[in-house]
Amino acid sequence: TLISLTAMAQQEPNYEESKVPALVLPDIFLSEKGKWIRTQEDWESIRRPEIFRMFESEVYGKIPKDFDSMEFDLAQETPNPYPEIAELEEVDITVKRNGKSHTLRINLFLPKTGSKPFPVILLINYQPKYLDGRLNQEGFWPVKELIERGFATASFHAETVAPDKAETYQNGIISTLYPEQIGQADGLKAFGAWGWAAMRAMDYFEQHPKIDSKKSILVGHSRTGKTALWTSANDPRWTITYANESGCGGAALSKRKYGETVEAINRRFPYWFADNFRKYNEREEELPLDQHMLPGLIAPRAVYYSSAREDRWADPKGEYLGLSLGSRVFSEIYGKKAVFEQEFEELKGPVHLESVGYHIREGKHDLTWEDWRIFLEFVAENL
Ligand code: GTR
Repeated sequence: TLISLTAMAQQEPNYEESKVPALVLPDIFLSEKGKWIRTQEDWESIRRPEIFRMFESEVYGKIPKDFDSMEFDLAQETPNPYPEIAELEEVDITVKRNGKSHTLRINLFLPKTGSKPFPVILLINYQPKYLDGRLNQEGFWPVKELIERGFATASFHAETVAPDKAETYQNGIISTLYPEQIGQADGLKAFGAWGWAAMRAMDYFEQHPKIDSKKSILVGHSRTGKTALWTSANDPRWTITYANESGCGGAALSKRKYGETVEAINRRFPYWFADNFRKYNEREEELPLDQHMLPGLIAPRAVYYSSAREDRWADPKGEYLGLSLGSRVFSEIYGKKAVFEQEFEELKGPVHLESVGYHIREGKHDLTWEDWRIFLEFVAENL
């Protein structure tokens, strides 16, 4: 019957290390013309642009950078949950292009005391339960703890620029501002749209007298962790990028085919990535890149990953390997002390190196206060 055929087509996820194929990864430092890249100049003029274009065309799709105008308006709709310690700015950012406009909302908390200008942390939010205007989110977005530590912190909801659904994802900036991207195999998709919104938030931070945008941290969990990495590869203004449990299409190596695969993610979320990414469904070995190259696009700006032991779907080992292999750009090109010396199986605690860091905690797929607390130790050393 049709149902059992469909079930057969969907492979069971692999959770056995013995069934992971032998890893054959394209070399970060071998250019398309066969040149070995050893210097910062060759990295920045030859190899980084090649790798960027591959990710753009084969994995994520374009993030258009052009528009005609942008305007910031302050709203006052939501009660400030922390009036004692923070100011709340509800910022409507209106962007116009070709006679059309789109408005997105950023919620920004600024400490009431402490030394200005403040470093800023932006979280790309996507969880449906947070779309209702509630701003205090235990653990997931620990506003109070961040304010108390002297950070400004902001968030926007992904669905206000591109809905997180296959049927409707274009009903935001894609159809309004960038309709020519529709139908292109490397065109703008949901991740690109969410990343575009993070860039507009940065535009706001840059002109804000109380914010030190040169100390800026972009944070995403899971699907928005994938987004955060691609955003920072596109936008050099982010100082530290933190992807929590970003898994397949984020931190984790696709060619391991452990947990979520390229086929599984493209089947369930065909609107996240460029259409080209589907060419690699069940053909990961044909990918001309892998996710270990992604941190290299962000280097020398800091990159931080974290995993959770029970989050096998996101392949914690593949996330660690991706960063430890990618950290070669930090150490060999930029001279940072960024060599991961431990095997994944040997890890005892967090590994916080120069500009790259990783931790794995017990428990399930979630962004928790424990993740933030350990990450903030890395921030203290790297901001
Ligand atoms: C899952 C998806 C993952 C991850 C996760 C999330 O359903 O398979 O790639 O993005 O959602 O965003 O929480």
